[in-house]
Amino acid sequence: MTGTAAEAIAAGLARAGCRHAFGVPGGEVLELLDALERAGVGFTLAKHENAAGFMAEGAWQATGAPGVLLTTIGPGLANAVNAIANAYQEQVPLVVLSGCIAPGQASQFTHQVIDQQALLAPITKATFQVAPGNAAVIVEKALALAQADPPGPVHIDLPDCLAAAEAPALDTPAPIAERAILGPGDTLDKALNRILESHRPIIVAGIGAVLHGAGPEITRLSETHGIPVITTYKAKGVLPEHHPNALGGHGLSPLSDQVVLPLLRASDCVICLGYDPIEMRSDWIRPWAPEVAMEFVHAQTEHGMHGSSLRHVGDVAAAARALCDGIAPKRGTWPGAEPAAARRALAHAFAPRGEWGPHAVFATLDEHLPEQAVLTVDSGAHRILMTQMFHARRPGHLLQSAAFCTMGVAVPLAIGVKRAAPDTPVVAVVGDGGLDMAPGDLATLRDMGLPMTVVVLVDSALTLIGRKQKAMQLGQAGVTFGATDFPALARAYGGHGETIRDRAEFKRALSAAARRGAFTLLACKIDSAGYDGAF
Ligand SMILES: Cc1ncc(C[n+]2csc(CCOP(=O)(O)OP(=O)(O)O)c2C)c(N)n1
Repeated sequence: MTGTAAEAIAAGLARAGCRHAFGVPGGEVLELLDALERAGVGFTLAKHENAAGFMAEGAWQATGAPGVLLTTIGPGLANAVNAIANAYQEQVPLVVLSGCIAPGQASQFTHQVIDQQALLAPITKATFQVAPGNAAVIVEKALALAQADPPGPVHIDLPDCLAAAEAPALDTPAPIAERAILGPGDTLDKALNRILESHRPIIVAGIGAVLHGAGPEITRLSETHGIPVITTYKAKGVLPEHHPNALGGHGLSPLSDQVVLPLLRASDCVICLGYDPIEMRSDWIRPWAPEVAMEFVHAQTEHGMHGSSLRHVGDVAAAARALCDGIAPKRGTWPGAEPAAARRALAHAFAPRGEWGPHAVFATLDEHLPEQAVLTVDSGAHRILMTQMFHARRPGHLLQSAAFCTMGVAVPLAIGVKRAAPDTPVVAVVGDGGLDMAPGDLATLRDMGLPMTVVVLVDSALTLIGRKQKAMQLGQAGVTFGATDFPALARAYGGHGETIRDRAEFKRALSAAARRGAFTLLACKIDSAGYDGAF
């Protein structure tokens, strides 16, 4: 069957399960936009391409189908660079579609023409330019690559003169590589022996555990053999965090590091499951002796953060299953009960403080929202404290940019989740610096007409950076700003906005937001001193 190049791309995306695309159109992508809509890949107009990239990630988080970002030539694509780099570090399968001028023409016609493939080369897994007749092949290659471990962004540049040109369709999608399964053999025998002989085993789970859906297997491994579980921020919830073996998510809080790093140093068997240290700060360089560690990872990522003496790259869930079932249940691990003491120390360090302040906001969100809600959180002091305090009941319960740590991600990420899963209660938590960076997302919320809650921590400061300045004994330059009237802004964008000053008011407003048809913005006035010594 033959259609146009734009139709071939849209058909490939639809076949891969993509139902949503996000972006801002321009003259060079109108054929593509039209083809996407006709193929059932509904387009959501964002107000900034960067936000659209985060929305596309949100749709992937909600559905498992690759995210789709559509931008126009030049400035459109350049606006999305941060979100694409984020997808690269956060391992998000994202197909980036852009319009361009065909190379022949671009040698003469230079208006808005930049080397788009060169721009994206360092922050994508691959960048392709469609040539006459090959659109269907390109989209299949892009989809396969985007989803192969580690997942990431792949770029397709479609010359405007080719969008409506004939291109044959493909009926067989490119296969996605099978994951290697840890089966009987030397590696498994060695690994099982180490667990068998250990007295203080510990699991460190990371993003690969989430990508491979290894939560249930990690839970069984932990419960069967009495092994405590530490996770990264992205892997929070692979073991539900109210579980007695769960020691929470770590990597960016020096206060929590003080509790968990000694535990890792004391362990005689560190079992890394899908752990990629890309999320960790420098205190996590060489946290254990390589001879006690073994890794079962989803991808061969290179770093100098830690060593190990056994490594298997493949299916993380299958590895956890093989480790669990290969030996009889262990008894009496950690005879000194250090993990239980660490759990108590963490609960104490991140316990709610005082009547009102950031702690009260995060404790209320932790306790008050329904189990099935999805929360997103931005970058800043609020993110670190919230992540330390929040008990994720499942992977994906709390979403964030934990490797790239970009600001301006929480609201559009939440929008993408809500767009793809409209019945899910969704709450975005953001600092005032983060919301000031991208207020246009509220206009997208208005246009979608979907109820969602935005909680903004209003302290008129880039608190995380101010804190670093203080630690470096520098003056507070460039970290404070005036108070934006966020509730008025919410109303201007057609939503409901309220200022919140205490816990009871916050609880009531969260409940009322859940019943509202439009979006709700809750501006929690806090004192940035509330973060002092908090993480
Ligand atoms: C796009 C981007 N710009 C700058 C930074 C550096 N940065 C990290 S956190 C932060 C402060 C965020 O301020 P706010 O949103 O008010 O949150 P708070 O720290 O006050 O909780 C800054 C500037 C970043 N991570 N991303």
